[in-house]
Amino acid sequence: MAFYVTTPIYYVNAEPHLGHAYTTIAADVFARHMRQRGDDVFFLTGTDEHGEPVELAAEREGISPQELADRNAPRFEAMAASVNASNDFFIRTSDERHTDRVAEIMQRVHDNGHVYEGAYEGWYCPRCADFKTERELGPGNTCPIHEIPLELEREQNWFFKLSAFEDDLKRLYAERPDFVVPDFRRNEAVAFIERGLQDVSLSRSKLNWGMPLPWDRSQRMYVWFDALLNYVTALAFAREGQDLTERFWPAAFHVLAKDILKFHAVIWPALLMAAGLQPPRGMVIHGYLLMGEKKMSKSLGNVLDPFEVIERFGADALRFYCLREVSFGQDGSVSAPGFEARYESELANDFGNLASRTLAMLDRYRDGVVPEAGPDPALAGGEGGIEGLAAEVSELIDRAEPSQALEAIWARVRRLNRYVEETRPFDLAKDEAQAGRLDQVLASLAEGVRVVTLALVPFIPDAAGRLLDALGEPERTLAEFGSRGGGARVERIPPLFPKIED
Ligand code: ME8
Repeated sequence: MAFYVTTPIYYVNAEPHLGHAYTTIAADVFARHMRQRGDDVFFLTGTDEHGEPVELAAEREGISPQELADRNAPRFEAMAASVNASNDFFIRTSDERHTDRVAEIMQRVHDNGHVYEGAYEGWYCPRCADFKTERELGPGNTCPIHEIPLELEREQNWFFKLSAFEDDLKRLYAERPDFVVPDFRRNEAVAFIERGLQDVSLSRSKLNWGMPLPWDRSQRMYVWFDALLNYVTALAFAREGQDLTERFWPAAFHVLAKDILKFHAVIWPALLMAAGLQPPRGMVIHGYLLMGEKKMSKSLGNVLDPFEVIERFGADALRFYCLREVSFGQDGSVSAPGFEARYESELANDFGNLASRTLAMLDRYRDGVVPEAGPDPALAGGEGGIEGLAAEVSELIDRAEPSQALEAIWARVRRLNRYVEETRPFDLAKDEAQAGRLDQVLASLAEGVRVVTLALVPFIPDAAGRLLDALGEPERTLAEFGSRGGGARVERIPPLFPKIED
């Protein structure tokens, strides 16, 4: 099965921040999980380099938009690498291989009769690069997002006949209930369509930094058309000498936040239909990370700087915190003290200690070899049992609920810790008569930790990989509890998540 996951392409008008890192991390969790299941995966991220947001920022800095793009795009590429994203390609929309294909596709939209020339009059926010309907305006004709007064723009430009796709979009949503998840976001998109669609401006005459329209070079393309098309164009040139379009389109799954829902859930499928292409397989809309907390943390100050967190605690810790602290799909606050609390209680204590204890006991009591003994049924079933974890995680990821998947995994981490407390292997080891029971407990622990860690690979790839190596597990695919016998050679390793020093 093909699985093509994307992030939004980020504007190069500013530097990357935690919000961008968050989407990239989530998309990476989907990519890595689907690879574990044996899907044919392609993961795309990149930068959006045209349009007013970039032109205005460059103007403020006294440099050209291309210079600004060339300075900031590598920072976004480095951000993806530093959160340990496994993206297969990084697209930049100022790349000619992209713009050439955008021109071709937009020419097709034109030739298929879905554009017309007209007079535009309406409210425009240059910071959003978005035309606002009366309904979307803030008080006093302001942009509700940027809270700046908007200009009433009047100009001659080209329109995309979005209104002509109203019925097609309604049908798409009726036929595919999970086209947009979560449900409440889908309902927003459907409500938007049902209120009646207006045609949208496709070009701007005042814009300098943008692609010329292929059929009217006096006009520049409205940046969103050029940007959305990245999801399709990249497939044609991401691999030298290969065109991946057939292989991965329409298997696309877009990950994005609520701010750009309308573009992805309404305009994008209509644009694809207008070009004779199929809509993507679906999209997940996540909430906003709110970063307003002022309380001081032990060591990180008061702003959660993703790069500082990564430098001091590693990418795994940031990945885990973001997806664990805020239920994916909802808005939620993140903070440096919140990060430290979860790092200590969940990564260092719950998981790190479980790993260290398991490896240490296998080393001490069984010379570092997992005993041959069937897994303890007490660990398998019931509330928080380890059986069924792989299937449960897969189902939750299919529903685009990575935070719930992480919670399902954590229930097992807690279960394994309780198991150590209940069975007390350190006491069993003192009594020769209990050797068989100790074999069973240690084998069950090794197996439980292995299964849980395999499920954690997409979330904390680095630590999970190290622990699986230490457990003598070369595979990275999901596993069922009890699917491996004894005999594996394990070795002790330094703490996966060292305690924070005061
Ligand atoms: O909109 N919390 O780019 P952009 C969570 N170029 N996610 C956040 C966030 C926050 N506080 N802040 C940003 C654009 N994001 C266009 C996209 S796509 C064809 C073109 C993430 O740089 C989130 O994914 O403004 C959001 O949708 C995206 O960054 C917006 O990035």
